[in-house]
Amino acid sequence: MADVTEYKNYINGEWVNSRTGETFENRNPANIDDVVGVFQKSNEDDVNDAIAAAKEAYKSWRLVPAPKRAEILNGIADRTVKEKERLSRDMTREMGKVLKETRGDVQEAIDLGYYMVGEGRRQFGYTTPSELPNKFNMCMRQPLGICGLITPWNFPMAIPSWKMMPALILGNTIVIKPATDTPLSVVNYVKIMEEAGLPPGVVNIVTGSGRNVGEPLMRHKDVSCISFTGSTDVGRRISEACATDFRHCHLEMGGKNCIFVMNDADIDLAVDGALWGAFGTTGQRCTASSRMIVHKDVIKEFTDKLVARAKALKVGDGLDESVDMGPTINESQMNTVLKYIDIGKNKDGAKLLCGGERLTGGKYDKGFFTMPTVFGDVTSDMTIFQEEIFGSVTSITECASFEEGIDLCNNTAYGLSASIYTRDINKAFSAMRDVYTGIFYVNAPTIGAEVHLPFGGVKNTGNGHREAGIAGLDVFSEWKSVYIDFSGKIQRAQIDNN
Ligand code: UN1
Repeated sequence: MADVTEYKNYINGEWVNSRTGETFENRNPANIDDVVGVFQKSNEDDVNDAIAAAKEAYKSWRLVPAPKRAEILNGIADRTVKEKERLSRDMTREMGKVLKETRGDVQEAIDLGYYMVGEGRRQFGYTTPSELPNKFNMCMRQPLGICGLITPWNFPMAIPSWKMMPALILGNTIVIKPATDTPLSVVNYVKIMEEAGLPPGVVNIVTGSGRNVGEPLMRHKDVSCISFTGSTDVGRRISEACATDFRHCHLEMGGKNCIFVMNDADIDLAVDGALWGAFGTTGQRCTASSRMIVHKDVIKEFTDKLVARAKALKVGDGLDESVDMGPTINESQMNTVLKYIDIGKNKDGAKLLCGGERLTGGKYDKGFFTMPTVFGDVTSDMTIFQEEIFGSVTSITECASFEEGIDLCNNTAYGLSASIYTRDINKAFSAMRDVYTGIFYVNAPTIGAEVHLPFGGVKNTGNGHREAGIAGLDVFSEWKSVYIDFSGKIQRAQIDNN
């Protein structure tokens, strides 16, 4: 343990210990003997310190011209480019996903950073004519104040960037609580922000548990906005906590995303997409392709090919460039995945086509590895069709027609992402219109969103907001409509002009 680094909280521009004096370990899910770092086990006192710092910093940060704020964001993105490899390796070590994916995660933070740099000189409001003479009307965005950000472990830098960069460019200040499984990636990111010259107090990081850090953060009355990505249950509690005093609340929660394969699809292309959508990030994406809805004419060919490809995936330590799929994030999540596999086999009565177990023996015993798992004969009443698993499990359900396939796609409490594989443009457009989700793909899997489009979902996935793109600005700002009367007399709208 002697050479394990202890990481601090960052509050008011200083790297500080938690007031608790306690720490927790962050271990590599591919090898539990590997301690990635030791982090502050913070509590409400630390949260209050961070909020006080953010409150003070807001007074000046909101007045910094947005193009000047953008210069700092540009420096953050530039430094992230330079550090990309180190950041990706740290991320694989703490989160487990393979290096090419953690490079993608860091890249997403870079892309979003540069995108928001542009918003320093846009952030458009608009002017519009007045209904009265000698009167000028316009509207513009204003920041909210302190934003409390609670971020997940599956995209340890990308998702924090989706929240931090728009909040900052708009002039808000931040207290962020990273997931306990992946605090290092956010600490690394905040260190880069410090080096890029972000003033003290503008961004504060407090590490620790949901109960001791997330809870007081979401309940604090000085926090104007909570942005959360994680489970639907926690999202509901945050929503309730914010509702009592009408504080802004942005939630991005679960998914049960489907790939719909029609009988005219390019099957090899669909299998490529299904494999990547289901087992990329070990299935630990909100957007993971966890349901395959396949037309009966092609279900045999599709199933045989997908199962053969799933069996051939190399599972192991994500730092090994030859590995296709890394471990599950932690023991408890692995047990959840194994529990769902058991439900699929024994309660639902689905047909296990491959996988279905924890990988053991040799190096596997040191990590939380599960096999790529495919279930067949899955019907819409089954638990594994309805509930989010968040692991290396996907299911195949047969449909007899296009209409039935669309109904099955929509037969879920969630609404994040969906896709169709077809060569028929009419079916592609019909599905695009009729599948009710926030994200839709044609001839591509359910994962792979780009940062300049809105990201989020309908039904139990979200609460009507989107992050990334211009839509992401709406989460962290309010509109202000301004009327300037230069007539020199009282003019009553709706009355004097009618
Ligand atoms: C997630 O699914 O949890 O769209 C985030 C994607 C990534 C982000 C995924 N750009 O696949």
